[in-house]
Amino acid sequence: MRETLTHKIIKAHLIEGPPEPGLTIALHIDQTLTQDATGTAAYLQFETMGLDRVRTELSVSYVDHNTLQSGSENADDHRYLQSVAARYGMIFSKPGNGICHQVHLERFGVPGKTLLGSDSHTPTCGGLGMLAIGAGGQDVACAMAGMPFYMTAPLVVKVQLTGELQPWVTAKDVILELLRRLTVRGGVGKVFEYTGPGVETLTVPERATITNMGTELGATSSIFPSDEATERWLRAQGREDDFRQLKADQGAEYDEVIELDLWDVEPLIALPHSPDNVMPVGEITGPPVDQVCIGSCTNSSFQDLALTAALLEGRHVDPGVSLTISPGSRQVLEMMAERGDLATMVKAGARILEVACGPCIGMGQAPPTRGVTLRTFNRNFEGRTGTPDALCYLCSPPTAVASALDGCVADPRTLGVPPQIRMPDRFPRDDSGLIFPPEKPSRVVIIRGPNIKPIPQREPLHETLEGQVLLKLGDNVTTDHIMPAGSKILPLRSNIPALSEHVFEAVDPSFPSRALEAGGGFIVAGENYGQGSSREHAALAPMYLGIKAVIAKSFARIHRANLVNFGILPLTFEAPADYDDIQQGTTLKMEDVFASLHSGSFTVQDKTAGSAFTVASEVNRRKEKMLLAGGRLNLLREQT
Ligand code: MIC
Ligand code: SF4
Repeated sequence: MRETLTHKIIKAHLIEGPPEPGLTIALHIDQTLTQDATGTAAYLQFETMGLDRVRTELSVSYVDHNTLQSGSENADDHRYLQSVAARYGMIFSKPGNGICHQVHLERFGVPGKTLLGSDSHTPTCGGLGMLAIGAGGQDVACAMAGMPFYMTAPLVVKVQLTGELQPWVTAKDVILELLRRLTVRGGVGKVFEYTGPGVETLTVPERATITNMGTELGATSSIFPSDEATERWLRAQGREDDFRQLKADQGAEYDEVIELDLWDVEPLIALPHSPDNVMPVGEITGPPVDQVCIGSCTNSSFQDLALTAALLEGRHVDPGVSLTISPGSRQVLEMMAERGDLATMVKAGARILEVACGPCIGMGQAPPTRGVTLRTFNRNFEGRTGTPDALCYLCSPPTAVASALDGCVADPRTLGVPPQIRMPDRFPRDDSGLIFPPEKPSRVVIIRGPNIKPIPQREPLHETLEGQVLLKLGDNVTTDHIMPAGSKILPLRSNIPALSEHVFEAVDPSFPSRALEAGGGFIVAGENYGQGSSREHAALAPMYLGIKAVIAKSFARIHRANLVNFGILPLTFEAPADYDDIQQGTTLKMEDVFASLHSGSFTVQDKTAGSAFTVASEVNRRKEKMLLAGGRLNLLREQT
């Protein structure tokens, strides 16, 4: 049978189940990555598994999110992560070494391997021909312990690329075009596999921009073939031995096909507050821009920033604009310094930020009140910038530069002839920001700061569940809504009781106290509940507050898995119209919970209205066991 690239990699790593769309499969994981905002919880859970060493080929612990040290919490977490990495045989990437996805692409990604990361943008390495998937920290901890990763076998979508990009159009515009066509729900349950003659016109970092933001489609992953461009990239990184040519078989069958002539793509921009709210830049006569931010795991490669510097050369940003630039890795920063790009940027009026996620996760650079911010990032959810009423737009680096110079949203085609950026034959390879594990790891002492608290435990599932609907929400609720990030809240990621005081802060600040007073209860939501970030804290903190079940029209993949991992029932309406009849404050009751979970169908009594409706649990036997035990960690504890 002629196979897709996705199926080839799945088959080579398959431990259980036929890879038929919709069925559960178990995959062997070769590599893992974590970042600091999800890493502490992941490693606290890994520690409870009682192993002496990680069982993967390679595991890297990055520090890139919580780098603002306005108290000791983040620095304490960094020290904990460094000591845990040394103790269990992982590589530690120090703060300042780079954004996990960019560094992984440069230094560790290998075509044909599987990568599981506790960050939703892990598919970035799909740009190298890896099957790279984002997951909750607990799933990554289990993979580090050598357990398989369970997932729903995806549908594989062929994205047939033809032609080549016009001047001033970038890889960012390609993925914005797909978001425009497919929306933030269009990729759920799917892997996007790029093929066709257009592929060879794109470099590895350009491919990585596309696979990175495939996450915003809700996709399980995105992948490019491994070809000559991949080989050039790996050779330039001094890693030619990692190269393997990989592509789909000629005539492979796909579940869906999307045709995209690169020549037809134009500069695009995503309007507030969703990455799929896309329109052509040329059609916007935008309001004046207060801030422009260039960077993040989507657009912080050498290619992006060398282009940015070339466009800023001899020009100056508009007096009303604050332009920030954050390089994606130490390698990128070093090259910018050596080539004089940094001097060009500084002369043009840019503010150079640390090599980190920075403004993308609200670690500083919150825009002014009602400010307009244009970012080369991947998410523009309401409030994510740190300013609740800011208007955040997403665009490519050339559009960002054109707008920073103009002071209003501007079309990059107004900048004249685009400069040509030549990719280097050799990248500088200073790996001094990577700390490799010592020879005798068992002697390492793990250092825990006072803010690092044990992961709370949930008791086993009860046979009857009763409580109030504490919150009723609409469609596309993000994990940023559930568990906000930003510089004030992120330092609490290792302290769940303190963190939980901020659950749904921007939606309803009374939620945590109401939930605790009521002894827990239910959340009701619309479609695609929990889209966005992989943060398991969006399940862990609600679990701490006593949330027993979330009843939604549908769930995002990673969040649904996180809910099960922490013993919260993810239930879906059998008749979506029942959603309309439920009010916040209503008391719901479910009896015979064990049998219902086994059969997959629950009757929910609405005690306030005196009516009843049915919901489905759609969990397999493995997840049923986890839910009965009150979460996967309880099961693992029983086993060890
Ligand atoms: C994000 O972009 O939202 C993050 C911060 O990188 C998250 C992870 C987190 O919340 O720690 C993600 O994308 O998974
Ligand atoms: Fe960091 Fe932003 Fe990328 Fe998340 S999306 S990993 S916060 S740069």
